Order: sequence, then structure tokens, then C-alpha cells
Amino acid sequence: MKLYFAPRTRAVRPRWLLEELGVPYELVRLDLDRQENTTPSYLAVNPLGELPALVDGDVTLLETLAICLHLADRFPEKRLAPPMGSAERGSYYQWMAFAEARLDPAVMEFYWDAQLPEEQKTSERSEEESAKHRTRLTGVLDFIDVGLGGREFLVGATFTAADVVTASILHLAHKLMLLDGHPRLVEYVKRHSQRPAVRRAVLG
Ligand SMILES: N[C@@H](CCC(=O)N[C@@H](CS)C(=O)NCC(=O)O)C(=O)O
Repeated sequence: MKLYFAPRTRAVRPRWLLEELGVPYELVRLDLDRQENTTPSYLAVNPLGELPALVDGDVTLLETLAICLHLADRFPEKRLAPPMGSAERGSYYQWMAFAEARLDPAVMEFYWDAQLPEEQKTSERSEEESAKHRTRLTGVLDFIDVGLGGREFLVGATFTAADVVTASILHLAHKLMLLDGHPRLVEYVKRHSQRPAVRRAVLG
């Protein structure tokens, strides 16, 4: 398997998962500052020029969520996805979809805002709009907080790919200081950030 990767992007999620799985893979690093994602050779892999992409045998997969779901299923013996058809599997799908469809967009609103030059931050966005984003984010974080209920993992009593995806996004939220009202989520992020696989995925 070959993972196309750049640090500080969504590609960290499948890389963390690959490190948790402990399976061999080839890492192809692309430098986004040098626009290596727009070269003809990468556009042949992903015509959208985005990361990540996973090549697994004859199949090339795009979309972070799809790649993570595929990787966890591909090695069932590693137990990073609950058995098909189980109640835990339903919960797992819910958290995977929630992370992608609700948590990620809610956090990214603040991420893009943080990238704007200071003078544009207030002029480009009305207070009403900012309040709407804040309310949306709080609702999403409350839902995860209650779902976790102070437990260590999102699904059942074991670590799954749903924790990889959710903790990755919450880590960004924590860096943006968006978790101040959710100390249990800060604990969740810190606990998972200490996993050896995270260090290998982020620092390696
Ligand atoms: N929905 C896609 C989004 C992929 C995406 O937007 N990736 C960003 C990095 S996080 C990217 O490659 N951007 C290209 C660029 O910045 O030029 C996914 O989840 O894989």
C-alpha cells in the first residue's frame, strides 16, 4: 500500500491508522508549499490534487473517511473496527460520519478564520455569523462529550478508527483553543495524543 501524505493535513489520519495497524506501507510525501500536489504525476493519482490518496493494489482511494474505513476493515484481526452487523458497528458508523460531516466542518470554520490576516477577521464576518458558528461548534462538541461520557473510547471498550478520526479533529480544535468549555474532550485528546502510533505518524 502507498499513502500520499503531507504533514498537518487530513492525511495524518490514515497515517496514524496505518501506524496503529502496524502493517507495512510506503509513504509518499508531497510538499504542498512547492505544489507537488499539482504535478501531472500526482494528478494522475488524484485529479483533484488533494491529499490523502491511498493506492492499495489495483485500487486508488480518495477521501479520508473512505480510506480510514477501508484500512480498518482490511485488517479485521487488528480490531480497529467492530464486527459487521454488530450494534457497535452501527455506533462506529455514526461516529465516523459525525466526525466527517459535523465535527470537521464546524472546526474548519475557525481554522480558516485563524488563517485570515487580523484586519480581515472582523470585517469579513458579521458578529451574527460568528455567533452561529460558535453555537454550531458547541452543539457538536456537546454531542461528542455526552456520547463519550468520560469514557476512554467512542465505541465500546476498545480503541477504534473512530477514535483516530475524531481525536485528530479534536486535536486541531484544541490547538485553536476551541475546547476550553469541554475539559473531558481535552483529556480525550491528550490521552490519545500520547499513543506511540501518533508520535510515529506526526513526527516520523
Ligand atoms: N474531502 C477530502 C478533502 C481533501 C483535502 O482538502 N485535502 C487538503 C489537505 S487537508 C489538500 O490536499 N489541499 C490541497 C492544497 O491545499 O493545495 C478528504 O477528506 O480527503
